[in-house]
Amino acid sequence: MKKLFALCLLPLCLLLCACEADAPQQEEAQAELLIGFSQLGSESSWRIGNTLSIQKAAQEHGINLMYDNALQKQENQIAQLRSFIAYQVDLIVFSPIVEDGWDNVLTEARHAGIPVILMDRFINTADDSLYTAYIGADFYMEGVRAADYLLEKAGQMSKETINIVEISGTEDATPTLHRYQGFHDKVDRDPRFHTLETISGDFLRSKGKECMEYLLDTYGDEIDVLYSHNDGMTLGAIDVIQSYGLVPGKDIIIITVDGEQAAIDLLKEGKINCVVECTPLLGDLVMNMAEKLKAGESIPRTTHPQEGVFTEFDDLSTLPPRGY
Ligand code: GYE
Repeated sequence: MKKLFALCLLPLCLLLCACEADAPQQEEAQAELLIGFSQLGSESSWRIGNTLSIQKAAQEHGINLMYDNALQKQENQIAQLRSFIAYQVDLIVFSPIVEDGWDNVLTEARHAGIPVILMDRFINTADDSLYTAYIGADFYMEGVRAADYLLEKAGQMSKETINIVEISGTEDATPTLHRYQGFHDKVDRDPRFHTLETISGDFLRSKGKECMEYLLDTYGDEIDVLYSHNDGMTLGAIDVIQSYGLVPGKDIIIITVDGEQAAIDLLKEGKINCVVECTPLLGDLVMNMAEKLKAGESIPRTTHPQEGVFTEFDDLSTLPPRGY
């Protein structure tokens, strides 16, 4: 009887043993890759879409993510990178809020043997070995695309002078520097264009509003064109333009960057003339690169996502929802 009982229990024991043997393996597989991800803040819809994209892709790829948000402060971001180093993550991914000031903490990461991927924004350093790769937009080309649209539009305007105001992003941040440069390298060569002023709106809708108030109070109806470095600031500026009794897209030509749904909707309504695309959906690219690194494969130094431009001259009727 005892024997029979033992025999009956045997399959159950085997099953339990098999489950127990599986459990640590599964945990190991999940713990195989741990990424420390420091997001710079939550200043715009772009940024929120970017955070979600990284989190979703990590989940889909079965990668563990230690996520932290620096709330627009570089010192928070540096502290977060230090805690990832202390935790000995496999890889650090971060979106540097500004370009300067990363050498010390990235040297610490290198000493700890932790590779670093710069996501979305770049850094300024004399030591290129402090990061493994950059994954993000070609911001210079975004500025060039904004200028190309304006050149086409100006061709239809028969005006001798076209006055531009520019609301730029966060100072010392990569998109700000390169969106400025790409645009000005083209328009400044054309004597018709005159930039009245460039002021920083810090990529914030509220500051975009303040900047536009100041620009309209200072230059009034001299302004022909607004070039704004992100959609959030553009939306704030459009509110102000309308409250001054002016018609956005007609009285003032509006060029914006990002391509969030709200901006595309206004482009379709004729209140924005040109939307330069900058995609926040970088999650899959980042996770693919992380997996390659983990497998010991080399990855490209620079990866830019595919990006385009949407203008009033295009047929936008079949454009799919933007997802951010
Ligand atoms: O254009 C802006 C965001 O770094 C590309 O940051 C990003 C920029 C984006 O706040 O909306």
